Amino acid sequence: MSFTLEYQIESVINKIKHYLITTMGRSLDAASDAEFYRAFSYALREEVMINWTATRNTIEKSKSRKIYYLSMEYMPGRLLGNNLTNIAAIELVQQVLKKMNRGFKTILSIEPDIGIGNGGLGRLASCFLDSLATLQYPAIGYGMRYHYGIFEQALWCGIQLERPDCWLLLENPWEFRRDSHAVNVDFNGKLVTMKNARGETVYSVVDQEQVRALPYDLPIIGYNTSSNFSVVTLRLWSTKESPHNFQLQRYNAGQLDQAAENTCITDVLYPNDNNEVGKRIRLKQEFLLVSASLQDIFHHHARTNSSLANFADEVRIQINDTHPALTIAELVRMLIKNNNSTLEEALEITKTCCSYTNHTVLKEALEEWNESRIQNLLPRQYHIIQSINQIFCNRIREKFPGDEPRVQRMSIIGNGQIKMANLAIFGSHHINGVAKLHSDILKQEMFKDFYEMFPDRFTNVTNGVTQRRWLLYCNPALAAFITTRIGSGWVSHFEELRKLSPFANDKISQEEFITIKHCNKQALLDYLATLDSLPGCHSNSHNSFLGVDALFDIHIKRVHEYKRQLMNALHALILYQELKANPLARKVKRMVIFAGKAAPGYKTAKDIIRFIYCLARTIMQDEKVSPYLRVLFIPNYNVSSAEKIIPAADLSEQISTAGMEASGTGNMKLTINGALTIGTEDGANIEMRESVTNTWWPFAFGKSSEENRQMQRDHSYSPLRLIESNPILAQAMEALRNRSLIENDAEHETLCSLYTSLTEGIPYESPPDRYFVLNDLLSFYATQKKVEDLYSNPLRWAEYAIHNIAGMGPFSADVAIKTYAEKIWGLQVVPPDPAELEKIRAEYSELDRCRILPKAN
Ligand code: 26Q
Repeated sequence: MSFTLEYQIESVINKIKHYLITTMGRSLDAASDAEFYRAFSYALREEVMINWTATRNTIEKSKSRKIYYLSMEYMPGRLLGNNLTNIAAIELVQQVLKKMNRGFKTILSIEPDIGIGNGGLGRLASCFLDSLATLQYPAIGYGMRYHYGIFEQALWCGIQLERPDCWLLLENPWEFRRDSHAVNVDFNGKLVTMKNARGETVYSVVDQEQVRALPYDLPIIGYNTSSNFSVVTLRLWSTKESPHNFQLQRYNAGQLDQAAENTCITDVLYPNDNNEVGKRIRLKQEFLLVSASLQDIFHHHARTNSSLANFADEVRIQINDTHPALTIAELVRMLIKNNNSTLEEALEITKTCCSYTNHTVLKEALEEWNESRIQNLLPRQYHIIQSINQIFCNRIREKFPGDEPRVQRMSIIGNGQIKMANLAIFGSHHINGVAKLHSDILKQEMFKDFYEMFPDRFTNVTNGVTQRRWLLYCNPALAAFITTRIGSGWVSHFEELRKLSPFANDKISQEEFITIKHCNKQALLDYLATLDSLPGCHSNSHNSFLGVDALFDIHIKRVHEYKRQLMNALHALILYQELKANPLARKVKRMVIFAGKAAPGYKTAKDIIRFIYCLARTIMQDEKVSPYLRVLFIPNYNVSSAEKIIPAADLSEQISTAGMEASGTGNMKLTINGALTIGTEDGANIEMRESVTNTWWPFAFGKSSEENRQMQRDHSYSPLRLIESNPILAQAMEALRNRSLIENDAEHETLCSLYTSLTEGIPYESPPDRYFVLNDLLSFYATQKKVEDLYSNPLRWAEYAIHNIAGMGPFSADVAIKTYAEKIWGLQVVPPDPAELEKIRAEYSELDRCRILPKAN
């Protein structure tokens, strides 16, 4: 065995040297870390390519049903470290790098963080691909290769600055341009009718504008301890590199921006999550994804089928939120055109193939497109949507005769708008929410009419996260703690975590857990000390922070009013006021840590960040309070920083207004890393509490979803009354206005504006304190006292934390993907055929001895 390991290490070293010389003309000692990273990735890639080819060939030959996952967003983060984790090669590679005198973390951090998504929805898509690959389902993910992903956030005096995210600056060893798979996507043009041979009317578009979509593939490696791992393709479309997309005539006519419009379609990710929808280029992006991916799916199908007869049997398409909902219209169009289907037949096949996941209940995030905008950009698809809508409205009338108001509410087209959710629901066989509460809200409120018409279509699939990236990779010490006690089965069978609960009251385990947490907290502090400038800190020396004994209170997610960072900040303000009056008022030291981006056009979210900054600064400058309390805002939250922050968390803030967070997935990541949750009864928090059991879930608080809904309905909520009747609230609110936290007029205006939004709202637009921040603040405050009580008993805290981890088995993305596969897609696993693998290995090179993994036995 040790011979094999030595041999493998030597092999990898040689392969890296080989690539340094053959692709960069570098000797090992002269190579920069960036060059070394590239050579190293190339070496690893050889292994990946073999399995990737074998996986693809096996799937094609098996003629099995496939899932095509369509998503406008992904958040893969960095690939190398995760890839090494999933082929179980981390230790081997650490030894290789040690021998070659390179730092493991240094090399991994060369890679840019791929952030071609906004947050939860995109990261979920990436976790799902990890599970699809690990479980060996036949799958392809489709998305957009935005040249600029989610902006880089910098903070200047508490003001969010957005900088372009240039993740493509260096050549990316993990992506493969596939010129032979490029397709054309049609926009605009004029709809004309013609008669076919049988004298029937057929439709066609003339004078359309063609845009070339070029795919780039990323390999997504499934976890496997043998060398027979599967590799799933993530195919990302780009309009950037195709010269014909540039319209020279328009350029020559002086219309510069119009000339470049089509080369620019995939340039930038829209940085909004859950707010501000409806921009023109966004519609072009959405249709590009849909049309290019569907053409690719048809090609894929045609490789093993001579007709479309088996299409409905072999193809399953998952629509990730309504962003790719034009799939319904476009698939109908293609089936009519390529299969001579009637509209009804095409609709039936489409419905058999498609299913749709909803990710939000916020009205402002529900996609609607202006009718004439769609008619101009997509004339044929518009006509099809009209025809589909006619069929749909007639079916509603059949089922609910005389109920015209219902028809109006459910119609796909209304008030000059096309309602994407309505289209997605009518064209899908299943619609799911992402946590039980959320799915119930869909059935009972948002899509009530649709549920009454199609009760069998509605279902729930609670979200999950991949334990490979979010525990095994990012928290190796805790992973080893678990494996020592229950074995390593949890890495692919997360439900085995239950076996951990007997260790919760074992003192040695508790002590070891505390040691690990301390180390992770220290590692986070060391990382923070390296950041250029941290808002609220004078210098980033270690004394800018509290030590590892302090409670690390973590609130990390996109900044949005419903996620209530403002409530947490107001609580920190209350703590500050208490400690100022009496520095010994609190039992435990606390670091309140925030991170998250605000959508660039979302003023209130940006105001909240600035408030946090003002508060952090005020506390920092207060010598009496700062030894006990700190507030910190870590800029540019992304997958890579999450991997550092999450393992260091003691307390996880999941405090959204109940009824508004569809699921949350950060809640799961923090819990599997041993944090306790202070949380409302919202999204997946509820199911997490049920699985962990109430006994070990002590910090639930706040009004229920039902109570909040009732207050909205009867307009009974008055924040002013609350403030008047409670001195703690009154004092905190007063600090927003009395200039005690601010240094200039602009800051004063910001804080006053938050004050006004809580007390007055905006006439005719928004009621005061729309997200019930003040209404839950006192309950939050009381619960935070309980947090401190428990935290002052570290062993007892550890006991709770271990029980929390043990209860997290159901929240693996593997579980979610199995549910989709069994209940929605009807999908079978297709592992790479060993004979195929062997054939490709032989073809690759029978004599090649430079391999990272032992040869398969
Ligand atoms: C739509 C149109 C135009 C521009 C942008 C958008 C847009 C983009 C992203 C609308 C919404 C989103 C993102 C939504 C999102 O991330 N939702 C989150 O999904 C997670 C995974 O299911 C859940 O855990 C979160 O609760 C939910 O907020």
